[in-house]
Order: sequence, then C-alpha cells, then structure tokens
Amino acid sequence: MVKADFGTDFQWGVSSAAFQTEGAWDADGKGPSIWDTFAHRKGKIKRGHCPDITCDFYRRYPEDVAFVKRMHIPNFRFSLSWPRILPNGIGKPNDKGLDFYDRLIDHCLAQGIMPWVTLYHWDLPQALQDRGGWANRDVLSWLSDYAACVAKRYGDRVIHWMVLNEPTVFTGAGYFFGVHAPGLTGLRNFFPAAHHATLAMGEVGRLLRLEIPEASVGSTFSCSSIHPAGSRRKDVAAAKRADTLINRMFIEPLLGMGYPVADLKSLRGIEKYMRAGDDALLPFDFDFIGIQNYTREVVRHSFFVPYLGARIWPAKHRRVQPVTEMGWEVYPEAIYEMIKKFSAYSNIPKIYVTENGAAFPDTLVNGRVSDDQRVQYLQSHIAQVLRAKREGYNVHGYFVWTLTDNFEWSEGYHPRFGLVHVDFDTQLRTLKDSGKWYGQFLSSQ
Ligand code: IFM
Repeated sequence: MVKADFGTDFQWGVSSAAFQTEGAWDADGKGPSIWDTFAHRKGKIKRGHCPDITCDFYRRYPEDVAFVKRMHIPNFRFSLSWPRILPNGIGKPNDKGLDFYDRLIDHCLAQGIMPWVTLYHWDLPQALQDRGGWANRDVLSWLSDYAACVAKRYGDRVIHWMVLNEPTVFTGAGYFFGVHAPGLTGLRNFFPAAHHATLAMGEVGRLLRLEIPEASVGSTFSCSSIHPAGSRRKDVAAAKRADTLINRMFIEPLLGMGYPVADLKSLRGIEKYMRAGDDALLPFDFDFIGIQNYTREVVRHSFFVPYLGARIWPAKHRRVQPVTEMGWEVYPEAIYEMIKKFSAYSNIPKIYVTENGAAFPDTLVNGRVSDDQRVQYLQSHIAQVLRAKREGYNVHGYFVWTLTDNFEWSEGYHPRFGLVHVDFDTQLRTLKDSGKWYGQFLSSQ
C-alpha cells in the first residue's frame, strides 16, 4: 500500500482539539470552560490529572506544527477554544484569544499546511453552562454569534469548517452519564442537549455558508460498527437499537430523515423538546461529514439497561486481543464497515475519516518510542480505508488522531494517542516510530 493508491485528491491529515492540547487555561483573558470546572472537581479525572497546562500548545504551537510539516501532513485539524475567544461565551471578544488563532492559522499556511477548523470540541464556556448549557435552547444563538465572529475573522483563510465534534459523545457522556463535563445525568438533560446539538449543526452550517461562500462545511460524528453478540433474535434486535443510538440518532435528522424513533422507541422522548417548525430546521446539506471510528462494539440484549435494553460486551470480557489502552478492541474492518454504512446515505457528498488512532503504552527509551502496535494499527486501518475506496465507497480523506499525546478527558494523560510523544514534566517532544512511518507513507509515491 502506497499513498498513490488513494489518488491525488485524497486528503491526508492529523487532528487535535483545543482543550486537550492548548493548556494556558487562564492566559491572556481566556475564560473558564466546563472542562476547566469539571476537571478540578475531585474524582472526575483518573489519577487526579490536571489539564491546566497539558501540552502547552498555546505557546509551543510552532514546534508542533513543525512536526506536522516534518511528517509531510498536508492538513491539520484543530479546534477553536470558545472561551478563549469569548471568555463569557457571548459579548465582547477577547482580542488576544482571536490573535492566537490568527497566528496559528497564518503559521500553518506559511508552512504549506491547510487548517481544518472545528468550532466546538466540547469546551463550552462555563458562563453558558451556568445558564443551562446545551440543555438551554439559547445555545443556538450563543453558538451562532460565536460562529459569526470566527467566520468573519478567519473566513478569508480557512476553507474547511466543522461545526461540532462528536455530538453523541459530548451529550451522552456529559449530559446523560455525567462522566464528562458538565457532569449532568438523565434523559431530562440528554434529550434537550441532543436536540439542540442537532439543530445547531444545521443552523450554524447555514450561517457559515452565508458568511464564507467558498467554505466547505461539515460536522464530525463518532461511530462504531455494532455487532450482535450472537445470532439470538434478542441480541440482533439489541444491536439494532444500539446502532440507532450510537450511529444514526444525530446524522439522520440532518439528512432530512427525522430522528430514528421507529428503531428506538425511547428516543420519542426527544419530541418533547421539539418546537413547531423544527422538522424543517433540522436538515442541512453538508459539503462533507467527518466520521470518527476507533473500534467495533459487540452488543447483547439486556433487560437491566433502561431505555436501550442493550449492553456493550467489553473486549476484556470477550478476551479478545489486541486491545488498546482504552480497552478498545483492535478491529480494523470496523472502519471499512462504517465508511460503507455512511456511504449508503444518498445525500452525503463526501465522507472524510476525521479521526482514527490508538492509545498504547508507549515508552521513551534512549530518545526513541518504538510504538510498533500503533504502526500496525494505522497500517491496518488505512488498508481498510483503501478497501472501501476501491470498492467505490464515498471516502475522500483520512486524519490520524492525534498529533501529540494530550489530555484524554476523564482518562487524564495515561492513554497516549499521539504520533509525537510528550513528556508532560519537561514538555520534551519526540517523534514516535508511528510518526516516522506516517511521514514516510505520506512522502511515498
Ligand atoms: O480524544 C478523543 C477526541 O477528543 C474525540 N474523539 C475520540 C478521541 C479518543 O478518545
């Protein structure tokens, strides 16, 4: 497999996110985000890890962009920190925050690297959470004002825009399970948050297109290939419900298909939060969508799981190998299956894999990180992307998660996903063998 097998238009990249990398939590007028608040609550982050500094990308971005260039990666996806730009979420922008992204974007472009910008990768300004956050419908106007501000500022240089990162995860983990910020639980938080996130993708997509006519507008969706644990009818039905929740709930209303309530009855609860006219507001004709896949899930029927009646059968209980540091089964066919699944929707012009990668127990020995498992993971997943492309499915790009080791949300710093190793005590960066491999692959003919 060589890069040329994918054709010259195929987009190669690497992805990151503001909160996971920037640090500088209160520098130059930045306001607090829900993750600043949540991470400082006792017991919320494994081992008590603190995100205040993380990889200090705010100050060290030239060094990190130099790694992107060294690996011959033409596209760098990163997110903007909403509270760095609007410390209170709304109102007067913070000039120093805006300046930072000017510098970052200009620096990428000067290095020949295209910036791909995610507007929202989970770091809601705390001031807006104090007013209900995603559960308050006003989030639509808050996000729109923020989007208009950054579109005006960066729209002359940024073409690729993604509205939200993984709405399933930030609403599910943050507003239903309470294991991510803001730590809220239950359907009364999840349903309004989910509906507003879905509406927001369409609303803000339309706004970006108006503000930047030449923009390519998308949003990113987490997805997992869902396999029933066996052939029992109950397990097959449970897998279908899990697939509806995990893979279909957010994308289908945007594609004009409505919420998939027929296949997951408990989703009807979301209708309580819909207003007259919302059916017409939900659809949006994205230029592309990003799919983000790491593994598959094996699902069993479960009488004890409310609403879903299904339970994920974790890889460690299935005793499969290999698994990553996240406990996720390495199952490369999943990415092929997801490209195929999303390609079956008739109205998605382009699919990019905007995240795929793995955390393994990397060690720095004599200046080298020999992360063969990650090299194999990337090779086997990219081979499945090629398989999908060769079979005519609608995939046009692939981005590795992630550039540098960083703050993996409630898991803290332990899972290392980066192509570049970071020593969090000294901030020393070391290109891992996987980064060297990706660089060689991208420079191959
Ligand atoms: O680190 C996250 C990222 O923020 C969103 N997608 C999954 C990654 C790995 O868990």
